[in-house]
Amino acid sequence: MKFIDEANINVIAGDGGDGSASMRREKFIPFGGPDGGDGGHGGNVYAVADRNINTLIDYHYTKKYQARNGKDGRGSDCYGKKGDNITLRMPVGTVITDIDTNEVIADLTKHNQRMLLAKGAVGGLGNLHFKSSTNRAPRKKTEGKLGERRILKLELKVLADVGLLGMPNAGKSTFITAVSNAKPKIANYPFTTLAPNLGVVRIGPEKSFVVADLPGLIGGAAEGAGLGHQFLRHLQRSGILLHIVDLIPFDDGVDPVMEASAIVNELRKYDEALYRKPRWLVLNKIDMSPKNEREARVTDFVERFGWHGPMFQVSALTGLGCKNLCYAVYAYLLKTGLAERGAA
Ligand SMILES: Nc1nc2c(ncn2[C@@H]2O[C@H](COP(=O)(O)OP(=O)(O)OP(=O)(O)O)[C@@H](O)[C@H]2O)c(=O)[nH]1
Ligand SMILES: [Mg+2]
Repeated sequence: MKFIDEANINVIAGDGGDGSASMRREKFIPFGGPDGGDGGHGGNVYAVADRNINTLIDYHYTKKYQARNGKDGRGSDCYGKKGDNITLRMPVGTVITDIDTNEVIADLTKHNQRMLLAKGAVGGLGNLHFKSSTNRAPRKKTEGKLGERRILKLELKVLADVGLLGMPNAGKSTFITAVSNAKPKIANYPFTTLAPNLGVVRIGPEKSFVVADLPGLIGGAAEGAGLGHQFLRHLQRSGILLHIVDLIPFDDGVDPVMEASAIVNELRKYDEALYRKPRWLVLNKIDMSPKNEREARVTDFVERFGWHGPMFQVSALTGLGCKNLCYAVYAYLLKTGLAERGAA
């Protein structure tokens, strides 16, 4: 199924039904008095998080969601029926913003979490409310109000403790396959991954964290190159980014330092906060380099890239170094208090 992580929708809550101005008319009961009931309240529009849904595709195709209006009140003390509510099911991780006010009205982070998006209006009052000692036959009634209407932006931002970042073919999907239960497509051509894949990394009993594998990013993504850069939103909730670099590119003309710099550049262009998020360097494909050359390559990379942060050497293909990295990530997440959040 196509993955969609952004959509704008209209939600319209139900109008209230009108109150009734009816007089009781029955045989043998003269001057029966007012008996007009109230209008029913309009239905509400709710959102609920559902872990079985992982795309906003439904909202890409259907844009308008309207709850039922309340029914009008009628004579014989009949109150109008309340309009039915509607509930929109969305993926866990959906952020809902009111486009007019820019206010975030819901952040669905837990399965079954339910939020009100638009409130149904109250129904009007029937004339039986307006009876008084001085007016025993009121004709007065009120009309139902209009239901709330909102234009909403839905944005899915996956919930993961760790986000994978890197060029196409760097080995992100191979890495998540090596360390977690995820089984994404892996292939020797760029842009194999088109949508985020989530995987749970189990370190031990009750010890786990969630990793998100993302599409590849390239220089110029902010201007639309490759798959663009919008998917970087899926890194915004993670506690740490692993920047996966192909240390031994197949093509001799490709410089891993230039590639890695391009990624950092794009990250910064997308979001300064994302750029400042803790980021570790993961030099991948070390199985491709003979042991005696490896150290020199790594040193050269680190020097030219000007890297001073945490750095790991791995082979996602053979698994070399991957466990160590995962232990370090888990320890870091524990220290920063994030591990309980992502691990389900
Ligand atoms: N030798 C070797 N090959 C690797 C390693 N990691 C990944 N590969 C290969 O590199 C190619 C690309 O791997 P992917 O995991 O699909 O790369 P990706 O970063 O997910 O790429 P996109 O989804 O296109 O962004 C595949 O042919 C993998 O088998 C590694 O550690 N060593
Ligand atoms: Mg991939």
